[in-house]
Amino acid sequence: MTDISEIVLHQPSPRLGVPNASPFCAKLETWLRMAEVPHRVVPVFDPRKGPKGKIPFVEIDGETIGDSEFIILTISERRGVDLDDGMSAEERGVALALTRMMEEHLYWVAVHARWLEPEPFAVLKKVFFGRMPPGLRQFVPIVYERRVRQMLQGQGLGRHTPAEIYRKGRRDLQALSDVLGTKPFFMGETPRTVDATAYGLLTNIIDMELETPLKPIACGFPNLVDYTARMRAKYFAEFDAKAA
Ligand SMILES: N[C@@H](CCC(=O)N[C@@H](CS)C(=O)NCC(=O)O)C(=O)O
Repeated sequence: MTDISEIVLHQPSPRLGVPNASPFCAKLETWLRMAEVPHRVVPVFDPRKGPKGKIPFVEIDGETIGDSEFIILTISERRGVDLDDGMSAEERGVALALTRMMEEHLYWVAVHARWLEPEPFAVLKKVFFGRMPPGLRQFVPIVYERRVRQMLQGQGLGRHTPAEIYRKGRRDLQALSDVLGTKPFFMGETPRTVDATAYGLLTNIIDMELETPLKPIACGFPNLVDYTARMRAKYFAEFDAKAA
């Protein structure tokens, strides 16, 4: 274990009533709060500034690292913190499978619901691009929308109809609801790394001040709504006060 003197977290500032409108940034900040790791936030909006062309990214004692998973693994190793300590191999396997389902599948359903549906897109255009100079304000959202469409095509989900995409999303949410059951956290009584991913994504689907077709589907699972509120109250009390 080597210690770390400073962690600088590069991520956008909070918007639309959630800690971060990027599920991966919300995940990482949740994890840092869960692990009680001190860090300094520097607002960044353009993902291209990061080493992987995505947000979040961090600087750890001058070294820049991208990807929330690698960032968490690096900080865990260097600071000797393991939120998954004491979990069995089977539990770790289940937690990673859930994480991958959320990050590599449900996330993309949420991306579709947010960027490729006319009403939420109209809101996001104002919130994210509204302060740009007039020419850019018109142009950048068109380019961004085209890029999101291409990413969804590449990922595969974009080849389905919206009804099919939300059917798949509902099945993911059902699976999450079934695994969570009546437990306070996904793996039981103790919050684990998987809860950072779950909260980061669910708060973006359930709490965000944005009416997407995925929101009512997720809100149809009361245990997921309660879980999101529980995590918010525990780690982001400042947003809880606003929600009350
Ligand atoms: N695997 C990455 C995913 C990060 C990610 O997809 N970030 C999104 C924002 S939620 C992003 O930067 N998208 C911009 C782009 O792909 O151009 C992680 O865990 O950090």
